[in-house]
Amino acid sequence: MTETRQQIRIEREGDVAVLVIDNPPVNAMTPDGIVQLVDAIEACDADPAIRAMVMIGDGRSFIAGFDIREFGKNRPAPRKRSYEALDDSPKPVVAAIHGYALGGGLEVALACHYRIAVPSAKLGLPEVALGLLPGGGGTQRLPRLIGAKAALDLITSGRHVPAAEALKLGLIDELVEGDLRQAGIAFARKVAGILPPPRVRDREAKAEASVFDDIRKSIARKAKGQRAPYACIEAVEAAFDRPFEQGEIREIELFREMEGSDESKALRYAFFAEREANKLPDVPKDTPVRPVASAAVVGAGTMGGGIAMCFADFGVPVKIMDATPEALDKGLERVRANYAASVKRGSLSEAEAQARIARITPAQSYEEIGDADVVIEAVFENMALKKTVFADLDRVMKPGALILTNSSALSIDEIATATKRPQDVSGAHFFSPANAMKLLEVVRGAKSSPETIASVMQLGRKIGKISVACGNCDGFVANRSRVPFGTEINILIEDGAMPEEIDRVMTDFGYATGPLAVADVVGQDLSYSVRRRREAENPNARKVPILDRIYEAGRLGTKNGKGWYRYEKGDRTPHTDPEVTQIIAEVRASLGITPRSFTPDEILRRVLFASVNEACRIIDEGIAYRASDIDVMWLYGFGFPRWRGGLMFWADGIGAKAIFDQVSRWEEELGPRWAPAPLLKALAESGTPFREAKPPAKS
Ligand code: T1G
Repeated sequence: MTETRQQIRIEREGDVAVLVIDNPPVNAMTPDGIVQLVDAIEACDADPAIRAMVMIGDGRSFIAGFDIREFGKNRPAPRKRSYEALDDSPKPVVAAIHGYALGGGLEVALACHYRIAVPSAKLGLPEVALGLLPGGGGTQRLPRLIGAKAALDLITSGRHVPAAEALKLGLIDELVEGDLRQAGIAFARKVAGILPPPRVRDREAKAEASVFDDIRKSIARKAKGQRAPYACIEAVEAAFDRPFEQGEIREIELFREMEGSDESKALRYAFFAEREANKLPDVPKDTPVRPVASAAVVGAGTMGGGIAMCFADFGVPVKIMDATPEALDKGLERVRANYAASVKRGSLSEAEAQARIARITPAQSYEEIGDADVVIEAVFENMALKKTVFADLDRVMKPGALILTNSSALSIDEIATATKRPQDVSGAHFFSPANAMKLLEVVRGAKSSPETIASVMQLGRKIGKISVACGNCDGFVANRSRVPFGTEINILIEDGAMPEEIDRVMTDFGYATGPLAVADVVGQDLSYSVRRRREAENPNARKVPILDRIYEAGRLGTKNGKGWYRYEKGDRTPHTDPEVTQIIAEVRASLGITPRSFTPDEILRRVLFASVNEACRIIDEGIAYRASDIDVMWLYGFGFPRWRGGLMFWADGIGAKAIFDQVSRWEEELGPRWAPAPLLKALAESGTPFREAKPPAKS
């Protein structure tokens, strides 16, 4: 029997009892914790010397929710739920919130009679992000407290609400400056005489007309393919068409349905996969990291400007330079235009945009950036050019500066040879557009020090990225695992599929945008130069003549209104283009191909199995620490639908044996590019899931 940890303490403050929740690191509620909380509330109810209670979190937070690890397990129903104990209490309970009150944590606070919070607190019901819905009365109490419209917004978005907004919404009663615990005790004494204490559940549920149709329309695009957002809405609707207890029963029915769903299992997996990516077996958690208070970027192109914005967006002053004043001015103009677009969209205030622009300073020479804590090289993908830049950076950067490259594929080890400090060099691969995409691929060179890697991992988190570390090879992990996906698409088009057909298969699968439309946004010129480099290094690399013909026809993508598709001015809606159809027909004829049709499932499996096979090679070579890191990269770098968990999680839904058998058949039918990776074969034989695949033990 495992020792039951004391997660709830009662601390007497005269006639007020303070219930302290203590389950580090974020006070997630476990089944044991709930039992202890109910016992504590009832003990205080029974104590005549206690007139009121305060509930407060120990450590850095109130309650960050129910323990997500408990889902999917058989949980015996508790004698009494915490919400019931609070509903039954004849004495007022004040929730005193700091840090986070999320999910079940906010639901406990909603069952309390009052809520106060410090200004830095964040409150929310993020269950939808886990493919769930609030399962502790939140869908019934929140609309009664703040109205249906506001409640539906919070529950279907899962967003965290700052305390000031929570006050405006009526979610909390008071903002607390100063000592939260003392404020809680004072508030409890102030309301101790108001009996019976007011319960949120007793408030009338008021719904603005058409609020449910409106929310269904507004979430339709983002919620495509998912059930949880709609289950959230159905549960809130039950707050308005039946008594509270019946509404709770409906909520629990829907919760149980979602808890067992593939969608929720995938989203709960993704939640932990992201956090697992922070754990580097060969970089101890206590590795010292170098703080970054200032940054520099070399290269003011699309990527360099976007990277500079990443620092400015998070308050880090950043200098940016380029080879010529004209290039620098153009880059800064693009940055200002990006911020202006955000202001126009309403996602940024003019004042905040100006504050961010003010943090980005043009530099005319290398000497001007030498004092930065980190410099990121973002020049053209050409090894000779990068080595020249790194030699200059080695000359000017202060000792201990992090010297990073944004290269998407080139060897970190070779770049590092241009410096005398390879230990301070690593890859920091941003994804386009750098200021929007959350993935940061941290590529360690053979000589990158653990401090450098730990520092770059933390730097990514500091500027709002999801950092994932990996080893050095052509394409690293993200792009290397994605290349077969792209190659297979081109071969399918040579063999008979059409671009719009492939994009439709992938958007039906859950991608927000089809891969060919994305390629037009990224730019056909960039991918053309990468292919030429690869062919120079590997003459046997499979050519993609249709894509080459598209570039050679001057079709650069959205940047000049035509790529795989045609685009109207100022509009990114892809339209099929007879010129592309003609190019495809000509190339097929030149290859002697008689086009054939493909089923959607065959298209989907051809592109994704190709990448699963390559991912197995990447793991087998020890370039990725774990399969779930590859999933995190696909979620945040390529927009793989999150409610499918990630490439390898999705593959586990099919199974290594079925994939190995199919890949083996395609090897016979389509050629050696389909040779099964040894790890794929091994997993098929052992029955081990992809997500438990581990790189070979380091010799
Ligand atoms: N359950 C279990 N572990 C959790 C957890 C949770 N709810 N929240 C965090 N952790 C772990 C996390 O895995 C990590 O572990 C460590 O705590 C620090 O987290 C009934 C059904 C609160 C904003 O969805 O969003 O309540 O990696 O690195 O960046 O209706 O954690 O150190 O081993 O993320 O400061 C609803 C989930 C649950 C909130 C803090 N609640 N957590 O972010 O730290 S469902 C949530 C977060 C529910 C009820 C329903 C974040 C955070 P490790 P971290 P952070």
